[in-house]
Amino acid sequence: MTLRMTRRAFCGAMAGTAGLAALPVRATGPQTLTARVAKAQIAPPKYAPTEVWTYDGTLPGPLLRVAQGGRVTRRLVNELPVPTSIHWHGFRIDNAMDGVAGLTQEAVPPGGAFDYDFAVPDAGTYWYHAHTNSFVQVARGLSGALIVEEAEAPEVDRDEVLVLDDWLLNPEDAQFMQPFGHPMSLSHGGRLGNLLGTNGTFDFAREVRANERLRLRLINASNARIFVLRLAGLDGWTVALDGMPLPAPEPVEAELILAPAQRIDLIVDVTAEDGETAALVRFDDDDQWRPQARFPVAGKASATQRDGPAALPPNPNMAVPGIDSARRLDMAIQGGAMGRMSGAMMNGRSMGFREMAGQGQFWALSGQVGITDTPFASLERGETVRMKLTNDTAFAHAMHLHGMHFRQVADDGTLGPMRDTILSYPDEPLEIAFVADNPGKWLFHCHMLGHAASGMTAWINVS
Ligand SMILES: [Cu+2]
Repeated sequence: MTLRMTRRAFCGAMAGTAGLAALPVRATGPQTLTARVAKAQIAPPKYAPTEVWTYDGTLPGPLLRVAQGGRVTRRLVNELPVPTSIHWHGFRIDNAMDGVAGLTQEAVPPGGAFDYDFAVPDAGTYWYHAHTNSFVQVARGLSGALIVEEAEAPEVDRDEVLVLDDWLLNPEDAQFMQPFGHPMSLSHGGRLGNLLGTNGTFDFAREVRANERLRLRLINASNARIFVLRLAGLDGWTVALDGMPLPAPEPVEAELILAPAQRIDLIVDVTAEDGETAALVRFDDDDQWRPQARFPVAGKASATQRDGPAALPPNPNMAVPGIDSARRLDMAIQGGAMGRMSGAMMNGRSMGFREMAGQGQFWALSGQVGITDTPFASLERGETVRMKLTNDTAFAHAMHLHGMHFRQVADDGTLGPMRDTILSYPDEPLEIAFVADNPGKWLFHCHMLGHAASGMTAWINVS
């Protein structure tokens, strides 16, 4: 986006130079995303800026927008002191572009580069983030929004992308608390922050007008925080989850739960009056509701509220046919503090929980700790799969499948909304179904990133 803007500005400047000798045509290089260290004022002004890891120096990374059916083409340039890679979260993508270091590509070394180039079949709200040592790199700031625009966008007055995050900062100097993988957070709920914010600041605000209609694209980029959200001074409808349109808009009547990596697209009307402040509010650890994003109202967009919004146009291939004859898989989510797991297989041998913990590993999926040489399942391309998830731990987990979206299968066999990340609660088994229509090696892991790094990662093969 930055480059495109620059080019437009450049062309504008050229208009005033008519009559001068034509300049030589400059070859356009690839559009880049440069991973590098920067500083960002995420904490209140009395604190020093925080040293963060960024794409192109901004937190979150540049907002990328592309038309549905188009391509995303970006060269990752690594100016960090460590290897990195980019995962394009929620995309039904070519496996070679999925960005998982050690599975779909080698991590890009410091000073190196990697060309990402992939088609985007689905419109919606997606995001991109580091997928090398994610629990450190995403916590340090390596993420951004990627919006795929519908050919016919819904009628709204404005479209706002809200990247929700939390940061665990040292209150003394506003720098990230280390280590990123403290055994206490790894084995419990993951790395939870002490400063919550939106779009890289603790106090995000955007001025709106009364009766204005907004599309809010919520993205949870945090390492482990499950956001519990409500609308204040806003009437809203959920129109998409994890990028995928709902068949009909659903009025927001209760709390919205946004687990790590999940997205919710809302269409909201500002019902607060001129001079008031509407807000997206969150339920905090101290049982208080606080603004996650503020919308001060100045002026009136129209005298009355509009009718409810229409559904978004569906994306292709959203059906999950054949669930009655689907192949069945069982995955047990195991381990952690206060869990029941006595041990698991790690690096090809059976290990007790204490020994695992001694190596910084606390979790397992169906008895396996972390990535193995052989996949959790080998699927035939095109087959429909039902996978039961049983959460034998004391914590909730945001389970994410790469490369394909799934639907939850209710007890009566009906299918829920299409998603790429689902929150699994302790002792509440759930079942998901998907068509294994995308060939490649796909991760299935917890998006509480510290959990993924300490055992809760598996992969499936589709061929
Ligand atoms: Cu987890």
